[in-house]
Amino acid sequence: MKRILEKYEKNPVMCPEMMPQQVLYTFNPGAVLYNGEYILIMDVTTLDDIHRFWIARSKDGYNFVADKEPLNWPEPDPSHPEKCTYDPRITKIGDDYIIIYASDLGQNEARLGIVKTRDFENFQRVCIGSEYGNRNGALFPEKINGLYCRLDRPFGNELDPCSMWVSYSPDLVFWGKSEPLTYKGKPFMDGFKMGAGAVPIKTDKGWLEIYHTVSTTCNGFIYRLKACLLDIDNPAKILGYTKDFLLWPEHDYEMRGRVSNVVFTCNALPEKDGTVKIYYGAADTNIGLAEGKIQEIIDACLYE
Ligand code: BMA
Repeated sequence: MKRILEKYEKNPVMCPEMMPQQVLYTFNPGAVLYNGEYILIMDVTTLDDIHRFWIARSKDGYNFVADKEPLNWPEPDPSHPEKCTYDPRITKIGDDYIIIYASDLGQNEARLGIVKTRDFENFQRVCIGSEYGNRNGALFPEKINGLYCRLDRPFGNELDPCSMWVSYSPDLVFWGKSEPLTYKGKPFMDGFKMGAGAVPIKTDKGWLEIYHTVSTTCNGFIYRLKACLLDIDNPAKILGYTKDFLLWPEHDYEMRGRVSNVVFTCNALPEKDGTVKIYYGAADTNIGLAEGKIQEIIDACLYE
């Protein structure tokens, strides 16, 4: 019953007013450390109401400057002429940074897209890597039992209950062996719907996953963050999860915007000192930073 993640006092670290051009919203970034720099690939909604990816960079993790233009995104796959791209999760495997994101035809027709880069200047398409209705794909940072492994969320649109699954691939293109996450042998559901947030962090107690859980109220959804620990060799098995919320909307920049009452993450960056930085989307309009100790999140997962 205590606050584990502290929000940065100067939040938001990015908002539409900080962009070099007029835009509507800046939110839900993927985050990574690259060449000593913090890089956010943000969802940015331009004036035509399309979500595009746009990079912001920082030397210290607190002060970000957005690039002058949206990033140089590869042409759509001919089989899926995506119009909107959002919610990128960035995973480093070898020298590649692999981005799994929602690739949407524009009317809530999302599939998981996969694109890679080595320099955050040039991006190559790997594939469209799922059926329709799948979102929140987060690739583990190493192969598990010889296969790429990702958390994903099939069968979902905005209004359906849906939960986290795990899928495997030999090559990042063909995905299968899919199964829902379970806790104590039963399919796991937390809230009205839920989905992966961050790229999982490897710890000596298991994979630490920060996820979002959605509650319903009489006039809409609330998005909040929690965490679970997954078995190292069988990540479909949840070893424990936080009873209490880790992050919730409470300030004006989280409660007012394109979608009110939302905190949502696509990242959790572990630092060498045992802390984690989470750059979270706030009300689908701004980006906040929350920090905490990884050990305290693990302890909260294993409270039983
Ligand atoms: C989810 C995604 C996120 C968004 C959230 C709240 O379904 O679309 O991009 O932040 O809804 O609107």
